[in-house]
Amino acid sequence: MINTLKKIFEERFKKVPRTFQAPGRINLIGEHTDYNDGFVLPAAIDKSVKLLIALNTTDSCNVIAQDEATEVSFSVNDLKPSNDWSTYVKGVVYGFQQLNCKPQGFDAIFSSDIPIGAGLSSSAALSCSFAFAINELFNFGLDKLQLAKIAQQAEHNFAGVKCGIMDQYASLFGKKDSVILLDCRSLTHQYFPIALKDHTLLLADSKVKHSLASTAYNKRRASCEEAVHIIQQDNPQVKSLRHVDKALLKSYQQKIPAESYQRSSFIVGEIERTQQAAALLQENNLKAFGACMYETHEGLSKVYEVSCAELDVLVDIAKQHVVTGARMMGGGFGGCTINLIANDKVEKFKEAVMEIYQNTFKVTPAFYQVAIEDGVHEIVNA
Ligand code: GAF
Repeated sequence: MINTLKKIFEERFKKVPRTFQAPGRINLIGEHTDYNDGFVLPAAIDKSVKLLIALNTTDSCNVIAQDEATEVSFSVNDLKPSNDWSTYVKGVVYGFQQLNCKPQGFDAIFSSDIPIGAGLSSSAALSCSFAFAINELFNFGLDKLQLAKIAQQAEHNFAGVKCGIMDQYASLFGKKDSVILLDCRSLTHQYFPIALKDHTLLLADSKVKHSLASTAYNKRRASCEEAVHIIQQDNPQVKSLRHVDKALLKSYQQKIPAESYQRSSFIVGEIERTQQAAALLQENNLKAFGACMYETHEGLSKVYEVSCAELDVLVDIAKQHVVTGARMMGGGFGGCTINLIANDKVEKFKEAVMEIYQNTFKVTPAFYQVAIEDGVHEIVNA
C-alpha cells in the first residue's frame, strides 16, 4: 500500500515524502464519559491512516484521498469547514494557527483501512495523522496532548461534533498490547498490558449508521451540561458529572428536567463502572469485566438511548451464545459492537450473527478481530 501511495505522490508532486501512520481505536468500557471528565479504557488498533506528506513552500495545501480518488486544494489563509473529508485537514491547520503555529503549504496523499462509520474513529485517525505530521514537518515542538486537542477542536469546529478527547488521545498515545486508562479530568493516563488468556476481542460491524447521529451526540452532551449547570448553582465545585455521585444527583431529581436527569444518571454510573471494570481487567477477571460490558450496553440502550435495533440484536445474540462480554462501542446509532469472547466460541458466534442478523435486517455484518498496536508514528525508511 505505502509503495503505491509513494509512486502516486512522486508522480504528482515530484518530490519524496515522509510517511506517517495513525491508528483507529477500540474502547473496552467507559462510553460517553470522556466529555463528562470521566474515565475511558481505549486502545489503538491495527487499522490505520497512512499519510505521505512533504512541504511545498507555497500557501497551498494539496491533499489526495487515495481511497476516493479525489484531490482537494485549499489555502492556509482561507480555511473554512466543508462537507467532505478535507474539513478535518483544514480544521487541523486552523488549530495550529490558533496556537500561533503557522503551517505553510504541503502536498499529501493518504489512505485508510479503518472502516468509515463503524465507530472505530476513522476521522480522529485522519486528524491525528495530519496533526502529528505537521508538527514534525514544521518543527512546532507541540506535545501529543496539544496535538490531541487540536484534532479534537477540528472535530468541534470543522465537523460540528462536540466530541470528547478519547478518540484522538487513543490514536496518539496508543501502545502495543496495552490498554489506556485515561482520566479525562486530569488528562493523564496509565497503560496496562492486556492479557486475554483464552479470549479475544472481536468487533461485529452492524454496517449501519443512522442519520442524525451527530445531532443526537451533541444533544446528549448538552443534557449532561444542563444537569451540571443546575447542580452547580448550589455546589460551585461541581464542574462536570465527574464531580457528581449518585446521591448528589438524586437530590436534584426534581430540579433537573427529566431527560437530562435520565442521561446524567447513566453517566454517573458509567464513570463508576469504568473504574471498577478497569480494576477487574487488571486482575484478569474477564468474567466480571464482561458482566460490566453488558451492563454498559443496557444503560447505553435503555437510559442514554444511543443504541439502535441492529446493535441491540448483535448484543442479544452475543448473550445467547455465552459471549463473556458485549456492548455497543463508540458514539452509537450504528457501528460496531465489541465482544470479549472465548476463542473456542468465535466461529459459532459468527455463524449465529450471520444468520440471525442477515435475516432480521437484510444487511450483511462484518467482523474484525483486532490487535492492539502503537499510536501515531513516523514510518522511517518506508
Ligand atoms: C465518539 C466521540 F468522538 C468520543 O469522544 C466519545 O464520546 C465516544 O463517541 C463515546 O464514548 O467516538
